[in-house]
Amino acid sequence: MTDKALRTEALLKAIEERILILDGAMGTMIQRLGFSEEDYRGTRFADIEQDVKGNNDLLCLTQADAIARIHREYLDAGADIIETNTFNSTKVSQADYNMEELVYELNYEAARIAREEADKKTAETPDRPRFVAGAVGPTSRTASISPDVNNPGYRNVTFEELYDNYYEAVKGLAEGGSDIILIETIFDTLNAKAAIYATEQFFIDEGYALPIMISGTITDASGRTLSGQTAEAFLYSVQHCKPLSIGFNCALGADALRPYIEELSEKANCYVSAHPNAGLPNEFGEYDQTDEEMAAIVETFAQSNSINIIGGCCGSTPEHIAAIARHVSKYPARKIPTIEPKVRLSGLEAFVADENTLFINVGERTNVTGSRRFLRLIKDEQFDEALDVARDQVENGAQIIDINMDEGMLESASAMATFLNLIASEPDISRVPIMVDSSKWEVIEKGLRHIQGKAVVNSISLKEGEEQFVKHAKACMRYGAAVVVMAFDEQGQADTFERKIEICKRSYDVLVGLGMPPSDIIFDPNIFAVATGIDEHNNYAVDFIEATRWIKENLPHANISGGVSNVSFSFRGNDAVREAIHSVFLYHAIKAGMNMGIVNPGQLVIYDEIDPELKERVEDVVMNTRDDATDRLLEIADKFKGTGGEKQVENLEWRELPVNKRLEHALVKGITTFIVDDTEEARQQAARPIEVIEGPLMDGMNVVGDLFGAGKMFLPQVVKSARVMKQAVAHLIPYIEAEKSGKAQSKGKILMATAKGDVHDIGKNIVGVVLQCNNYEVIDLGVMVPADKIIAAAKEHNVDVIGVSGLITPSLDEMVHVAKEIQRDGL
Ligand code: THG
Repeated sequence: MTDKALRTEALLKAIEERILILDGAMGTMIQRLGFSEEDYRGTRFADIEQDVKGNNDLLCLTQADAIARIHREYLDAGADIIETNTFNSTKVSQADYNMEELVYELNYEAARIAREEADKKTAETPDRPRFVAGAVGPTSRTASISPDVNNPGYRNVTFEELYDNYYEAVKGLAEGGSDIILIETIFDTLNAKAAIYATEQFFIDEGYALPIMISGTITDASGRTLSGQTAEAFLYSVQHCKPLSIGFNCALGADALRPYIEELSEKANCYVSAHPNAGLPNEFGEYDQTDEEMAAIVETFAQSNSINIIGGCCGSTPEHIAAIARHVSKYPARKIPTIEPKVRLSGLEAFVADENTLFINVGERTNVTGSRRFLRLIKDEQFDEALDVARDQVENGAQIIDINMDEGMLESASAMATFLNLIASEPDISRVPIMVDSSKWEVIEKGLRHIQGKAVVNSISLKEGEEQFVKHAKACMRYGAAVVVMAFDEQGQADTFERKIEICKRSYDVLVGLGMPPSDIIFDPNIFAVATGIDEHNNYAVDFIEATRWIKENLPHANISGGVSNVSFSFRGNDAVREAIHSVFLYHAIKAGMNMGIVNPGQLVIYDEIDPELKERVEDVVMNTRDDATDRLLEIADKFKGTGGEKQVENLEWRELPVNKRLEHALVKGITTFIVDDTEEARQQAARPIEVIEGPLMDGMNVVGDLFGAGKMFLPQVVKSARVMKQAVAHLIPYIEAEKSGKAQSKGKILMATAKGDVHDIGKNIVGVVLQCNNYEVIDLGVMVPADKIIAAAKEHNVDVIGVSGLITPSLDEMVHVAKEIQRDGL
């Protein structure tokens, strides 16, 4: 056995026996040391141009002894696992300091320092080995959210870039001696999926694997990640990598974390970790929750048997960790519960098929080959309306939406990526899981790189032989997607009962052999059109239904789906008859065990409500009970023509409200459809155009603010509100300008900058957008801005307000410094 394998074994043994203690904050400890710019630089970087104070990870190279000492203090306090000082050791994060070239070295050295300290401690107490978790931070970019409100499909980082970033980091961490890869402070699950993908690729390339710990963060009262996922949705999105543990860290402190840890504890089939902040920071950015206070809260996690690994994040110190270790040592570790195999998918929200889910509706309309309208909208790049098609599917009951861009005239892979990015910005659509539908593997793979939730691949099959099938299946597993498997093999598409079950059985054995959870397998035994006039087609529905029954009985936990609208193709143009055929078909197929189907959810009719004469004749066709069934259905089909069709009604009651309430509704719900008309109506009623902004629009935004504060809205929804606001303001601006006779009236000039030493700007960018939507002029100086630059720009632009932003605690000191400089300057 290699050293690595031995340590993995020791880790697995330890975690089974007791709650393991993770260390506390690195940043808090570094801050205590009060390093200057010169200290950060050390001798090696004494002469570089860029300021590097605040680049804590650099200290692994320039102040290695100090970092080692911090590790030692945590080990002495009782930590079983120490984290490397590598939160920002990725290319995109180090680019802010022009230090991209150092990334591998930073990770390698950080791991080496931690390894050395862990080994020393282990030598003191050989019966209690200590471990090193190589920490992989989230980077400063987010793959699921557009940084530009005017362009919701835009991203400033791709899965591929993140993959490269993470691969390099993980390589350094692993080669430097980490025992674990800890992917932490995840605010966007798509980033985490790229990190997982890269980590596993590194393990494949090197021929060994380390345990993976996954830790997300819930940053506001909505109880969701920044990119909008609930705790459970997050769990299902990352669980495919079979992590050692899953948990949450950072954020609003241990107390606020409890419900989410409890939820993971119930639902995760792996160990559960928590490393919360020491409470909430006070107005000076200091954490004043004492060691005993924090330990007492954390103790309740252990008391309720909810955790396996516990530690601290921002604000926690060796004293906190020692207190936590004392408090939890008397409790047994959580036992991993038995999780029943079920369909578990996610968009922003989790989708779990429970005992009451007879049938899962997959919306078929977002398919360029299945809808002429959708094709036209995509071709003409009318994305707002194309999104409406998706939204209608969800509103009409689709629990998953199927997306297909396979059309010769389209660049399918990029059309898929664009549409998925747009969907990600629409929380009322992206709350449901996505089924990526394509006959081209490149399109499917592209799609999977744009979805943060647990998706479904539609489809893979044995069509091109077993080797290709295995390759695609493995890839699906690595992206964490469930799969539709078509009953298709080297000989062709199965059209008889025998062929269908033979191929499904063979596929099942291969997939389960690869370790795919059977509940992630969705068989599609091929729904073909009946009543075509060709006798060989008459038994198609029956063959499907019987194959379904066989799969249900013989291939445990596998699911059965199909494209339902295919069955009625020969009655194209006669929706009433088609709907009756679908209904009858589903009635029998569901009884046989079909539990999922691609349908038009707004057009499903109830079996008992079909006209009795029509029903009888459709029954004969579907179940193939008499030779003249097709003719008899054709005889009466025309009678019903024109009676079917879309029954969806959009709820437009809110349009009856007074205009200010309509504006509020549009802002809260993020609806742009009527915003220009309503804004215009409000403008005509107001004495001055600016009053519309100051009155109803701001009132509406205040409602949004209150809902967000109360946790009833989450960030992607607020971003949508900001977009509505922006359109309303854009409509008013010409009137405001006309009033001012040419001179644009701004409410004021605001200078914004992220403090020197800090590179975080997501929050600042959002504030900037909201301010601009509210007619403030914003001058944004970017990140890592020193006081002198801020003051110079403030004078140059004669600004009214200066806003300095930052995430890390030392930024507060820097803000104090900026304020002092402003005072000194007499501004
Ligand atoms: N199995 C799997 N995936 C699939 C299918 C399947 N994906 C595509 C398709 N089949 C399922 N989706 C549709 C979507 C639309 C229609 C049929 C199947 C349909 N459309 C109308 C028509 O062609 O008459 C379009 C009318 C219009 O233009 O609006 O019937 O079997 N795994």
